[in-house]
This record gives sequence, C-alpha cells and structure tokens, in this order.
Amino acid sequence: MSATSTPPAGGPPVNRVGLTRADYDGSKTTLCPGCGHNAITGGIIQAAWEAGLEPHRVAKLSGIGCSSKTPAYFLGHSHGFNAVHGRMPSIATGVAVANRGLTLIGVSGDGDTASIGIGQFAHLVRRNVPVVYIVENNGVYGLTKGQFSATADIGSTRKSGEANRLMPIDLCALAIELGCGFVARSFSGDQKQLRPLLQAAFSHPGTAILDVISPCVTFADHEGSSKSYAAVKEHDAPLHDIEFVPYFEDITVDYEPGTTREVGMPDGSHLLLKKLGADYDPTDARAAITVLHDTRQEGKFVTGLIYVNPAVEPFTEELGLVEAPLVSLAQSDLRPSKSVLDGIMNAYLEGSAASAGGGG
Ligand SMILES: Cc1ncc(C[n+]2csc(CCOP(=O)(O)OP(=O)(O)O)c2C)c(N)n1
Ligand code: SF4
Repeated sequence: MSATSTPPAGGPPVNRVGLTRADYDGSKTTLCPGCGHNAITGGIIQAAWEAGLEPHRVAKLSGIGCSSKTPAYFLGHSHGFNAVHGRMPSIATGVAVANRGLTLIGVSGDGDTASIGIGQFAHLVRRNVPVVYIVENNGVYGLTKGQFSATADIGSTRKSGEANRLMPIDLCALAIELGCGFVARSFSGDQKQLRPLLQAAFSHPGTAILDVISPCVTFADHEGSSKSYAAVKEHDAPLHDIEFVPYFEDITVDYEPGTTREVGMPDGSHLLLKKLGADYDPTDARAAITVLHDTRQEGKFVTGLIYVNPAVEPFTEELGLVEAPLVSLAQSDLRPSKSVLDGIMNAYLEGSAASAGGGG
C-alpha cells in the first residue's frame, strides 16, 4: 500500500493530488526544542500529505497557548484563524456552517479546552460539528509557565513539588458522554499510532476528538509529573495496532481471521485494528467508558481508537444546509423573496411556525 508515487522526472515523491511533502510545511517552530507539540505538527504534516488533503481546502483553527500556536507550523497554504483563549469551537462552528467544503483542523491545549473553553468544547461535541479536534494535552498551561490545567492527574506535581489535588477532566470520556462519534487518544511520541488516527479523523464526517498526550519538556518533564515523556511511555496502554487504508487504495494485506477488526468509514476508507491482547470493541460506548475508568485507576493511559460511530449525523446535515457551501451562494440564493418572508411572519403571527431550538 502506498499513498504516494515518484514523478517520472525523478523529483521528490508526490501524493495523489500531485503535491510533495514539503508543500504541507508551515513556518519554522518557535516552541521549545523537544516539545511534544512539535512532534504532533510533524504527524499532521505527514498524515495530511499521505491523505492527499488539498491545503487550500483546509481551515486550521485554534485558541491560545503553545499548542494553539502550532497551526502556523503546518499546512502553510491553508486558511487559518487563531481565536480567543478557549473560543476556538465557536469559530469552528461558524466556519463549518459557512463553508462545508473545507476540512477543519482544530488545535487546542488542555488549558484552552478543558479549563477556559470547556463549555465551548461540550457544545461543539454535542452538536457534532465536523472538525478534527486535536487537544495537545500536557496537563499544564505551558505558555504561562506550567500551572496545573484541568487535565492534570491527582498527585502529579509541578516543578516546585506542589501536588495537584483536584480531579482531572477526562476529555475522551466526556466526549463519549456527549455523543461524539470518533474519540481517540494517542501520544506525541508514538507517530506509528498517531498518523493513522489522524487520517481516520480526516475522513470522519462529524466531530473527531483526538486527545494527544504531549509532554511539556520545559515545565512538566520531571519525575513527579504524570505526563512526562518517561511516565507516558511507561504507562501507555495501547488497545490495538492501527493501520488506515484510504478509500483510494486497495486493502492488499490479509490477516489471520480474528486477529484484526475492520472499521469502515463512510467515504470508503478502512481502519484496521490489530489485536494486541484482549479483544476490544470500539463501537461499544459503555466498554469505552469502562476502559477509560479502569486504566485511570491503574495509573495508565489507554491509547488508540477508543470509540467510533461513523454513522452519527454531522451538524451540517442536521441543519439541513444545501450541498453548495454557503460562501459560494449568490445574494439572490441567500435572500428569501418577500413572499417567503411574509409567509414566515404570518406563520409566527398565527402560532403555526415550528419552534426554534435554544440559542447560545
Ligand atoms: C482570557 C485569557 N485568560 C488567560 C490568558 C493567559 N493564557 C495564555 S495561554 C494560557 C494557557 C494555555 O495552556 P494550554 O491550553 O494548556 O496550552 P499549552 O501552552 O500548554 O500548549 C493562558 C492561561 C489569556 N491569553 N486569555
Ligand atoms: S513551554 Fe512547554 S508546551 Fe510550551 S513550547 Fe515549551 S515545552 Fe512546549
């Protein structure tokens, strides 16, 4: 299986839309050398190239934090919007509604999402806004020098030795509770697992949550931190080995019956989940919540595709939007005629109009 080919002239390999990997680069990173966020940037570049995403059809969205700076470092030819701290989901919702022809990549931090932006996160997920939502999770506020965020584990310490006493928010468990159809956890140091998860997320039609443990080497890489590189490597509990086969490639590898579970995506792509130990059913939400609870109690991070339901209806379908992106419609298509507006007004006056959902 190969997503790429070498052009006849012997230049660098190109993907199915004729672009080289370098076409997916962004500007040079200004993050600390060794920061997990840089590894995730590399994973996004490689996964987007292999998937053949067209950069001009991608919108990158983020909030505030070291993690939220990273969209500048990948896919330099895409659209982008850096929102206010924790408010990326509102911006993403607006972009998704205005232009359903774009692939949305949201990048956020655990402070940005689980602390200041938790309400925004919850409503984006329950609405099933089509966005690949990556949380670069280091358990601290990196940009503001290492205070605990709401995903810090109980007992995990700051550099100064002070221990966190508050219950962590598990974004994967929360997302499953809120009806999310694609929930995965990975580790910035495991590119072999991260890339296929990213590619599968690109082909998921609704919200895809990817909680990626991403050690902050400057403020949280000491012995007492539960999200240091050493701690995550030691306590990583992968559910399966993952391979992603995009819709434009054939599945050419045969596996022993019973050793692999196949998950079909609506666009014809496939995720192959190779069993590592006990069988795990990622389509069972209750089993997913149980595995998250059990592994947390054991002091481990479960990684892999935790829950998937590709059939959930994305927000753009639920709203009944037309197929053409709203941005491409002419004023005459967007503005209802006077008689249509009069009809709506009359329906309200007569009390026969369908009640609208709550705002906010
Ligand atoms: C309204 C508001 N409050 C606080 C801040 C200060 N601030 C900037 S980044 C940040 C934390 C970012 O942490 P996180 O999202 O975990 O990202 P990381 O830097 O760890 O990648 C804070 C509190 C801000 N910019 N705006
Ligand atoms: S402070 Fe931490 S999160 Fe921010 S760039 Fe440095 S290592 Fe990364």
